[in-house]
Formats: sequence, structure tokens, C-alpha cells
Amino acid sequence: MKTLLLLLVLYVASSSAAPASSETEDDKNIQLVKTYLQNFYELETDKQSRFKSKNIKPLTEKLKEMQAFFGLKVTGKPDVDTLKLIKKPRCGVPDIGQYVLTDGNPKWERKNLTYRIVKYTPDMNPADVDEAIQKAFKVWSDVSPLTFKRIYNGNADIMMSFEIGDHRDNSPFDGPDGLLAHAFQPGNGIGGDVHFDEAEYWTKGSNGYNLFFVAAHELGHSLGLSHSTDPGALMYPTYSYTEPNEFRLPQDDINGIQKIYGQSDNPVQPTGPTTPGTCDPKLTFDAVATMRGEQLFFKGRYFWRKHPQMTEVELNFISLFWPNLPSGIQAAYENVERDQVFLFKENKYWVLSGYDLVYNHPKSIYDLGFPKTVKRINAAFSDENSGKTYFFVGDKYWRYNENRQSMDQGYPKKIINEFRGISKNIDAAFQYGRYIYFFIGTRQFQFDPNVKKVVSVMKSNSWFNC
Ligand SMILES: *[C@@H]1O[C@H](CO)[C@@H](O)[C@H](O)[C@H]1NC(C)=O
Ligand SMILES: [Ca+2]
Ligand SMILES: [Ca+2]
Ligand SMILES: [Zn+2]
Ligand SMILES: [Zn+2]
Repeated sequence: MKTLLLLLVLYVASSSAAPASSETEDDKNIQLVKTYLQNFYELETDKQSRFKSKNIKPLTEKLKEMQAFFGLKVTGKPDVDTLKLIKKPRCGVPDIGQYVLTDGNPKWERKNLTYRIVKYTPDMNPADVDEAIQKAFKVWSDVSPLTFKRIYNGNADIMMSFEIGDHRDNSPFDGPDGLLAHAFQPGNGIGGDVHFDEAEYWTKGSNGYNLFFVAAHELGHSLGLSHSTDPGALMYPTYSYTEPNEFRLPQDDINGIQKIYGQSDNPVQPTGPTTPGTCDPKLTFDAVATMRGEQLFFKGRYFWRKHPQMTEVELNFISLFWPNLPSGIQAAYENVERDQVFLFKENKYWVLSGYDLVYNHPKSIYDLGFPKTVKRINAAFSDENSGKTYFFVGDKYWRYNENRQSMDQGYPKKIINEFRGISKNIDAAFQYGRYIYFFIGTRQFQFDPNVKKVVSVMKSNSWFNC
């Protein structure tokens, strides 16, 4: 039987900052890359290559394939961005090679499938396990003609259980972390089955491993889906956490399951969030700020993180970094002196100290001195030299004194009076070097405060080397 074993592997990023000699560090990195490519890109292991040496793609070729899959710069070298990605938590399904499933194959021939929870975990209340599993199935039945019926005895199409160590399917679990779960592609017998590693701590929240997310991802494999290159997709290889109640199945996954099983029977076809394209010429931003020399560009549930010295830009979930921050940040600025970043949404604001969310937030923007007529901030930037922060609301702006921690007198003023060429509808702003950059729709205006005029107009995503 040609079943595909899908392994969910979590690489715990090493947080050790202990200095190592560069040679051992390099050796370690090469080993890391090798193991990764062996697990997910069919790089032959040393043992295998001893027996057959023909048709072996060298490590650099495999590395290039991996870099292309993730949209990294294809260098064939274990550069910083590549190593960073390799250390991210991910699912163990190979990304390329003979195991990659072609569309619609394999698939279930029936649309009415059954499932059974055979063995529970002591980590969670059984009712919570039932609910997480049921929700994970609903993710897929909501967007496809598939139905899932739970049964309590006998053989179900999808048997689910929590297992420890060697559980006699030739894929022993490995204790805490590492392998989290595995699943089998559609088929008879063990086909479609999902096993969770009981050595993990399973939860319904953000601590430990969230059962709903791992189950929903693995069920995608049980139904015949392979990995997606869309970083926002549920079927993306790396693990990320979203507040389960806010989760909506991304459009990429909807397209994937519908390609195999057809559209939902619901007369109104479901749609899901799409991932913003880094180099989309129509890209706009919600907010932009600097942070310890990096730039943060906010958009919906996502933010891009860009280091000026690096060519690659990283797209992340806001919730992955700061689970307590909402999506849809509307304005942001950095106070360099205090090493803080202020984030605004509606009439509330949050503060990051370094990378940590300050606990007693959000607070009200009216504490900063805004009148009650202001319902939200469109954009903000802070001038490091003068200690003044500029807040943009409609066609007006306010100026805040960071040293005295109070709003300056005589505001609001018309934006156009101080910033010639910029009148209103500012999406985002930040100061960088001697310039202020205003984002309006798909355009970006580089403003020189010394000569008080716009000196250049660029595309909004000009920082991304598109
Ligand atoms: C699925 O539907 C078919 C056709 O209606 C039926 O024959 C079969 O028994 C159903 N199977 C299950 C598991 O419900
Ligand atoms: Ca494990
Ligand atoms: Ca904004
Ligand atoms: Zn996977
Ligand atoms: Zn197993």
C-alpha cells in the first residue's frame, strides 16, 4: 500500500546566545541544513549514499530547491535568512520530491467520511478534546462537500489517537517537542489516520501545543492536501498560533480542498483571508514604524520585518510575536530614547518595550490628550531629535511632547500647512534618516523636513527590493 507518512516536527529554536568559535558554529549549521534537507527535501542520508551513489543531487542543489519553495533568495548557501527559516517550528511532510501529492490524488472516493477518537490525552478535558477535533473537521466541511460523522465503535475512515513512543506503525514518537503528530494520506486501513504525540502538552489555548491547529493542519493531509508555499495558509509547513476563535481558513487552503473535492454545497461559496503579496503593486499598509534599527510594516493580521542591511524581508503573523495584540493596527511609532514602540487601533494603544508587550495595556488615546471627537489615529511618527511625535487624523495633525508627556498647545493644525504636498488620507508614516516617509495608498512620499517639501515619490513597497 502506498501510504504517505506525514510527520509534524517541531524544531525548537536555540535561544542560546553563548559565543562559539565560528568553525564549530559553521559545522553546526551545515549539520542543521543537512538534517533538514534529508527530512523534507529527499537529500540522501550518508547511510543511503553509501549504497547507491548515482543521481544524487548535491546539498547545494537541494538547498536551492528549499530556498525557492520558501521564496528566499536562491543562493545555495546556508545564509542568515535560510538558517532562520530552518530553525522555525514546522510540519514534517516533505515539501518536494516523490511524496508531493498531485492535485486530486490521492483522495477519498466518498464525500461522507467517518471519524473516531480512539484514545484521549490526559492533558485536556475530554470535552475540550472533542470540541477541538470537531472544530478542526468543521474547518474543512464548511468549505467543501465533505461531511464528517463521528462514530464511537468499529472502524472509522479517520481514526485519531494520542500515542507514546513506538506505537507500531514504524514511526515512533520521540518525547517532548521534535515530532508532534503524524497523519496518513487517504486510503484504507491506516489511511487518513492521525496520531498525536502524547509526550507533548496539548491545550485549547496558546500555551503548549494547540490541539485544534495541529489537528486542522494534519486533517488537511488526511484529506489529500500537500504543503502550500503561501505563508498565510494553514497548510504552510511552519507552525503558527492564532486565537482559535479568530481563525478563518485562508483562501489558499479553500482553493486547495476545492480543487480535490469541488465546491461547497452551500449556495453562498465561502471565502477566506488572502495573504498580502510582498511585491504586489497594489500593496498598501496600515501602519509603519521603526524598531531597534529594523522597519515594521503592518497590514491586517501580518507584519513585514525588514532590516536595512538585509535584502530579505520577513512576513509574519502579528499574533505569532504578540498574542495579545489585535490585528489591523492603524498607526505606530517608535520612541527610540525609551526603546518603546506605540501601536494604535481605534481609540486604544499598546506599548512594546523592546520586543515585549507592556502588560497594563491597552490604554485610551484620550489619556494622551486627544479630544473625544478623535476616534482613531491614521498615522504617526516621532522625531528623535526634537522629542516630538506627530499624529495624523484626517487632514489635521497633533504634536505630542515626549519629554513633558503632553500634547503641545495650538493643535490640531492642517497637515498641508506643515507638510507641503501631503494633505490627507495618510495610511502610515515613519522617520528614517533625515526624511519622513508618508504612505498614501500604493504610493510613498519622501519628505525632507529641512526644505519642507516632497523630494521623491515611490511605490509603497519600495523598501522590499521588489
Ligand atoms: C455514504 O453514502 C453512500 C451513498 O449514499 C452510502 O451507501 C454509504 O453507506 C455512506 N457511508 C457512510 C459511512 O455513511
Ligand atoms: Ca514529540
Ligand atoms: Ca494607518
Ligand atoms: Zn504538514
Ligand atoms: Zn503513528
